[in-house]
Amino acid sequence: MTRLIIASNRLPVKIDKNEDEMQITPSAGGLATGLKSYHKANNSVWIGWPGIIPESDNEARVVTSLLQQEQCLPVFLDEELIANYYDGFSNATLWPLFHYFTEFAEFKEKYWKAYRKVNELFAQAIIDSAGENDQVWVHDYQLLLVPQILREKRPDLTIGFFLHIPFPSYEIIRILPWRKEIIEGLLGADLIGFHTYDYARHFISSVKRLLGHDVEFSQIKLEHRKVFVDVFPMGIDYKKFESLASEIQSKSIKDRSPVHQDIDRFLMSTPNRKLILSIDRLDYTKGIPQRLKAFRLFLRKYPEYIERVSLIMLTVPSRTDVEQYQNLKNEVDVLVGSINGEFGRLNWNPVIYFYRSMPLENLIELYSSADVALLTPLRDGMNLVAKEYVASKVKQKGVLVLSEMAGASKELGEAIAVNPNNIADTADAIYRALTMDHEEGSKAMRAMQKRIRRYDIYKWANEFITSLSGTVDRQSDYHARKVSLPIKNKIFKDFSKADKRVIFLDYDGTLQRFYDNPQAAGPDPELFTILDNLSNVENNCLVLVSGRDRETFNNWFGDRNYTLIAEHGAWIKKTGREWKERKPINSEWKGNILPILESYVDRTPGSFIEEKTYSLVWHYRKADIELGALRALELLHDMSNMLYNQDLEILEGKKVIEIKVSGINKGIAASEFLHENPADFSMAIGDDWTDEFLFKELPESAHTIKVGTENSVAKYYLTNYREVRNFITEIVSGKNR
Ligand code: GDG
Repeated sequence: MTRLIIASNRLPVKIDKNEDEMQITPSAGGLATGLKSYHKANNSVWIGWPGIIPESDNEARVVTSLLQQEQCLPVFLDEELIANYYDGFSNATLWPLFHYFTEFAEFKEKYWKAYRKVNELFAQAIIDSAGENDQVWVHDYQLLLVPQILREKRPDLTIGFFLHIPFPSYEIIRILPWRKEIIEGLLGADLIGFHTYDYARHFISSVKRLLGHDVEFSQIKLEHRKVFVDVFPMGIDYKKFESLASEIQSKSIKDRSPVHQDIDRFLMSTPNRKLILSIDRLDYTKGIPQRLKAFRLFLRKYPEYIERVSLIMLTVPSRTDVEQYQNLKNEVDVLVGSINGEFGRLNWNPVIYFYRSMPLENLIELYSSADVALLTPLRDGMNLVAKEYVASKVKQKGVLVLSEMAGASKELGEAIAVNPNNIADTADAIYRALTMDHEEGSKAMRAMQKRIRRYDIYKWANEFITSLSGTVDRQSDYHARKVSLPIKNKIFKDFSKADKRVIFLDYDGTLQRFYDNPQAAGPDPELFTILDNLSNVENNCLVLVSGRDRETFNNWFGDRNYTLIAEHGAWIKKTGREWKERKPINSEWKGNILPILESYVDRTPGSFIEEKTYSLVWHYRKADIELGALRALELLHDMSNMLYNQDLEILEGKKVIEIKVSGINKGIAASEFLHENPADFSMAIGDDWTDEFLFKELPESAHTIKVGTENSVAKYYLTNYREVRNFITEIVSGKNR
């Protein structure tokens, strides 16, 4: 039975030291709640930093054993690591950068080193407690490298990752000196989850641009496996907020908490008084100064609301050692003071400001009493406060004003959406919220409630785990057909006992890696040795089958002992003979197609045309990755309309589109060759879409091998050209036979 191992920077429990006594309190945070059933079942374990630095080994032991009771395992960090990994790389590099505050991002080598070190410590702790084939779910930006470290050391694990903050656009991530390491770190996972489609899209774009991997829908194709990227908008414990809010509201006034009684008094002291609420950590991403300025403008513009409306602002202290946070605190203090100074009355303040946290009960009292929630982050991964406000509105009496920069805005489309940088618009949004017709407000609230009630925190966790488990099956087809030792042995055995062998090998991507300039991809001495050795084995016939033009192929291999099939089968050169055309040429069609391809070259910098006897090829490997893909789609569309009813066809290869005379492909050429040169062992290896013809046309007994992870009709898979070279070398040397 597989277990789930959860890893996050902080554990879902709090450890307090009172005098000499250690105390442990489970936290009621969303993540802990959502994962509770998985965490408590199956002996699962949660790994994280316990939040304290033990003063002695004995203290560490006490903490560890307290945590054990809660199925938690500590990763202890010393002060220096916390300063550089947590305050440093996590909160002074990644946090600002991922929230688009590039000016705050610090790039320090010592931060990076500590970050890598702590990620290694986390990975090691996971490895130490993971059984074979266990599932691991890693959380958030503090642990971006953990998936890759795990993958290298423990390929048997199924690894999921969820990012709780935004993933920024490529233009932002490219600034980071360690951008490749970060993306590669994440790609160690089988499944990577984001709150919104935008974040997933940004991630995929960075993967394509920085690492050049192919992506099909939301699957990233690596050499050995696929990485699945998906969207899981995190929810809240809806029922908990709903029932606590109902309970609080049903209490008679005298039974209510002191805070609630204060709120009641405030609301009742003037007829038709209104309350606006905001709750967030005091963080520069939350747009607190902008919100205050918008509220000030609102009061200036709509003075009739003076003494009739207050903004209750609960700001929870956060990262107080960091300079930017201290500056922000000063800025907020000054703004609150100036607004209260400008508009305040003896018995009324426009801004009621708390700089502390409150118990959950008071939070819900605030949610249920507030007429408007004004949540205006400049960037926010999700923003759970918005969802909690909606869930607490059991009588649907309240309006949500929400920043369009919060992930939650994607699901809460009925809220009044604002761009928090637009102060005037936000001020008007406050007015609209306060004057909204009750019917309209409750309709919007009901619609939002319906949505977030369904996709709550439990559903979120379930969906992620189900999808993570599903990746195992999705990877397995590829793994089952990978050339393993038994498969290798079988092929070697068939090879040894055969009297006559024909081996078809594709060239680019199969025997050689891809180069930006195709002419640079010529054979190297090692490759010549491998191929010569293969073709020199008695009764072997080596056939190189490629889409390449025959001149290039001739330059590279013309003097060798191999049979060459060029231009997808249009030309053949048998050992020691001249090139022979397999079909008469008609080149008139090129006059029509060439100008179209030229227009694509003009509009797609980096792309170019190659002319072959039977075909015209548009190459876009060197073009901008996204523009290239877009233009390729356009070209395919244009061509499929144009080529209708002509004796031409389109081949879509790797970063190439080829328009060629139809009835010619590698498969037909190879099967004709086999017909003329019968063999009792045949094998074909290729990496490209065009090699599928080869795999299909060969007899059932042939050994067909696909290079890469894409779906294929081939029987087996190898990972890359290096593996192909080794495989051929092994066949020839007779090793393992
Ligand atoms: C990160 C991402 C993403 C707040 N004050 C008090 C209090 N809270 C609770 C709220 C809410 C939580 O804290 C805050 O969650 P948010 O989602 O709003 O923001 P972050 O802490 O920045 O969280 C964020 C989230 O991860 C989840 O993926 O949504 O975008 O930045 O639950 O209720 N709770 C109590 N007293 C307080 O004073 N008890």
